[in-house]
Amino acid sequence: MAASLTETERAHLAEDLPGWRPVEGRDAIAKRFVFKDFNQAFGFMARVALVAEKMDHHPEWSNVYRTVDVVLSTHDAGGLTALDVELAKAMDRIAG
Ligand code: H2B
Repeated sequence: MAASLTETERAHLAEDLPGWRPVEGRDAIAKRFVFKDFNQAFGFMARVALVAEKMDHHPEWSNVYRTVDVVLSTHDAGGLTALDVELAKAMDRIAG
């Protein structure tokens, strides 16, 4: 199982993951992605889904029209791990 992030790793989260914010009341991070239209938003989700499946690490997310709200946390570890950081970076890369 992936290990919970260390204090040092947590201290670097803000600079490593611009636009991601801590979720109140749980050990998780969140980001809202807003695209040009539904096609772009759903294309993003489809590409992220392939990465998530390959990583065996999956986002909590919802989509309304051109907005995708994402929460990342490692359920098996009960909080943030390196897998969440890796998936967050992949999402930022895919969103461009
Ligand atoms: N995704 C997330 N975000 N956290 C997990 O702990 C997790 C997962 N566990 N995807 C995986 C699947 C686990 O259930 C399977 C059996 O490996």
